[in-house]
Amino acid sequence: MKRILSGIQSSGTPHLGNYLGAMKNHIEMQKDHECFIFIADLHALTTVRDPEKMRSMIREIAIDYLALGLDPDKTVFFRQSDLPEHSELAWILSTVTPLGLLERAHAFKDATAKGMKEPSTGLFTYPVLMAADILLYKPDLVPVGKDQKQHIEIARDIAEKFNNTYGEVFPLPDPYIPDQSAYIIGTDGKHKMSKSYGNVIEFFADEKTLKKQVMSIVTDSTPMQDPKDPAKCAVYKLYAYFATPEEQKTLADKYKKGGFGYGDAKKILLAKLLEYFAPYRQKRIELQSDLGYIDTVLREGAKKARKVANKTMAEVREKTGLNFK
Ligand code: AQP
Repeated sequence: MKRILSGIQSSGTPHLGNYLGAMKNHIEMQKDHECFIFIADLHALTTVRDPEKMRSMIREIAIDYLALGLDPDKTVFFRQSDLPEHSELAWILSTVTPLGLLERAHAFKDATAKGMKEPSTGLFTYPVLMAADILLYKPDLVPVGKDQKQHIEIARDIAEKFNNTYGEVFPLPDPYIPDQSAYIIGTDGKHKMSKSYGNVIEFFADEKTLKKQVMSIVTDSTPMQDPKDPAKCAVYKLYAYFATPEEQKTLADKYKKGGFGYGDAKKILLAKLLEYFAPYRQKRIELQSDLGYIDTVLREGAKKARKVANKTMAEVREKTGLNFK
């Protein structure tokens, strides 16, 4: 059975980009993979600076995953900061990582291009911590959205650097990026759906917020009575992820026929999202009333993760001479 490893930051409410690009795949892969999924709270520290907010966001994202169907008996589900091994390996890897590798990383360039004032060193070295997150567990595959592809390539480069310097420890992980959900466009129709662009649809938001976000999807100015091309419409594209082939055809026919406005299409999308996520919303409410259970799941997950992480760190210490005999 192949091993997968992936994570999500506890930096805000998850959106359809996170769900379609990552969370949905993680949950589906539980049936035929050995899964490790973690909450990347150390990464979230680069943007979240309020301890109360941090604590609550960690629990919230855990609840989201469990509500969506993550099964802690099948998946090792844990919190990154519960394992100091992540930070320890990140430091060791940073000592073999060429500076130029990080200077080429898109995420850092994007964050500064978006106007982030005084980006931190942590944001710059983020790909090294991410390499440690991955390599500690020696996964075969890392299922992520397309935006993370470069970070996986950096992790592979860092693994090779380490192996070439000290001898083979890390197998090179492959990204797993299914085409159909690799890159979800935001409600602005321009950029990747992303918290920092504020162009998100938060599927667990209250109905009023969800409606506002769906209604804000940017469409072109084709008049209501004219035929429209569903393939060029962000509303239709999002609908297609959740609708059956028959439902997709029915909506596509309405677009092509004309006399049907984008506002009507948005209402259909909203109804579909509410219907699709209804059972998960219900489960979410149940989980919220038992925070003790959430904490236990994460604590037990950390115990299981530590067994694997400790084994890798023992090899790393042996190879680097950071152990006494
Ligand atoms: N728009 C997207 N399309 C496909 N996949 C996406 N992912 C995120 N946005 C899209 C995938 O979600 C997983 C979790 O990523 P994260 O925790 O690093 O979240 P993020 O990428 O930081 O989310 P944002 O909203 O994009 O945050 P900001 O704005 O802070 O950068 C990853 O597998 C990612 O590929």
